[in-house]
Amino acid sequence: MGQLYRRLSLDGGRTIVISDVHGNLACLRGLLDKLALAPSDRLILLGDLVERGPESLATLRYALSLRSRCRLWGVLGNWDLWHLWADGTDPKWDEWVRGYLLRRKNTPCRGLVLEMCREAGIELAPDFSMPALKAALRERFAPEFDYLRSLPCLLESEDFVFVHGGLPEGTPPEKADPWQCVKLDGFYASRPHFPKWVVAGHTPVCLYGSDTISAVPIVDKECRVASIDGGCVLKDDGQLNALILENGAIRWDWYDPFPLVRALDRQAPGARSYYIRWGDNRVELLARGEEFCRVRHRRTGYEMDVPTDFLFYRDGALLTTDVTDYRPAVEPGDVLSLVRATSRGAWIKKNGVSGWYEGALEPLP
Ligand SMILES: [Mn+2]
Repeated sequence: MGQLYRRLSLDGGRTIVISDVHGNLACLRGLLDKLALAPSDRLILLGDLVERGPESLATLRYALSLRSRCRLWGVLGNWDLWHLWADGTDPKWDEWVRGYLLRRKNTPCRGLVLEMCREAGIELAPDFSMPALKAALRERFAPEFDYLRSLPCLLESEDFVFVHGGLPEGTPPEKADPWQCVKLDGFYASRPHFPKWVVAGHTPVCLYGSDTISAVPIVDKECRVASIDGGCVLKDDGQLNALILENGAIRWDWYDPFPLVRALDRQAPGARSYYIRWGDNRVELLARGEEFCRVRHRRTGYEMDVPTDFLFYRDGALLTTDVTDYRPAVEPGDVLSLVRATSRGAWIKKNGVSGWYEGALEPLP
């Protein structure tokens, strides 16, 4: 690994920060097109460029190509960092990577190494030689590995710290622990305060909500924390966010793949709403239906209907993927993103917040 800590200067121009692309090349292209990326822009890729999504290798190569289209910077995320296992001989990492690759071999989103193997014509038998694999990858994919090696764990400018996972409160940026930089889970949950703005990804911002699912970046002026992971790839209704720093102002924009629709009817806001989310998602089945099931959230006792295909068993426990019964106020003419149409109305996003809308919709051209 190269230099863990690096300084940069945000001297004029627009700075765009994007985290957690997770191999979703279509979203990255869509977002940069929407922002009209220009040569004068500074683009900071805030880690977790690869893994989990469908096109890790193509996304990594696209990032390399961005060096000729803007002033490109990056930091490592936890899913980027482990690929530097290819440079080392740590038996612990070798064992973890072997298990990971063999588990993912026959899944649709196989990840960077398995995509590289496919391109290089390398078949992984269960007892494949780890040193031979590492040497073959380093040689054939030298530009890709050089790029990953070149990334620091933290970037610091005059007024900002850019880091994938986060920074423990009170830690000087240049003394931060590399592993915490790349993987500090739930960084913003304790509302840490900092002298400089800390911009982080890694934890989908929706996990900081309690009664609604919001993928909108959190920009907290009191804490000086911006948390920007919109849950692209990892959440069914996720989006790819960009934090935009320009002329001393902080704003944001996003891209998601959902079609835009126009609401034709007024909807009054729901009287209550709740959000069952990852990590606290154990439910009891009250009534089974083909399209929806009535469930009770185990910890709180809250009851709601959830789409039947959201429910799954793990280790004998019934769990749901992230779900809400939130009904936003909608006015005729409001533009919404359509995540899913059902017989009981649509799961939509309004201004980056997910919810249900029961009125009529028309597609936007
Ligand atoms: Mn991460």
